Amino acid sequence: MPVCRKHPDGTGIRFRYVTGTWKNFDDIDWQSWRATDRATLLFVVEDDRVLLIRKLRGLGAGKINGPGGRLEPGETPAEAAVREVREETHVVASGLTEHGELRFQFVDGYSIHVWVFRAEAYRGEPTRTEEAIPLWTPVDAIPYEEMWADDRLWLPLLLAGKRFDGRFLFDGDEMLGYAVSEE
Ligand code: 6U4
Repeated sequence: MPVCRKHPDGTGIRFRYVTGTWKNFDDIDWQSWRATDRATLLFVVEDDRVLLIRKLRGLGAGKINGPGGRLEPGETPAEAAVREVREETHVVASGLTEHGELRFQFVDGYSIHVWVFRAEAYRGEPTRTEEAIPLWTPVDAIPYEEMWADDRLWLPLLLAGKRFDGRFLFDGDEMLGYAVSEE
């Protein structure tokens, strides 16, 4: 049965969660799984560095992550990824390659489906915004200890040019279970 709870991004917007028991990763029926939110991550890679952000608000605020965010109505994931990177860093990325999909289930019922892209072409200088501090980061020094726990499972695949599929169960920041496959 759907219930209303506060959105985890802290905006206070209430919306429908689907209730259920999400205690065990192995009990999740990924065939019938539907996400509360749809979102993107876009990693701009140039030579031996990748553009990350210190996220200043929203889900995962305080962490280092790739830029990205939730889809707006009518947008494709790639369109949303380019818009979010522009809004968060003032960089306009182009020539996107899709590298994978990530499905996150949280034990409180919230869920988010994330499309992950890589781009090697861009215009503009990364600039701090209200949403993010941009960080050009050497690809051999990714600060996984400051990122979501799942990132170390799939970001190396993206940086190696590989495609992947990931499914995860989280309790807040804690990753309770996962399955990641390389395609
Ligand atoms: P607003 O504040 O509405 O602009 P928005 O930037 O659209 O928010 P937000 O803050 O809700 O999105 O967060 C969604 C972002 O968080 C997406 O870019 C995906 C990312 N994200 C969520 N869970 C993640 C996880 N476990 N690992 C990861 N990125 C995650 O690397």
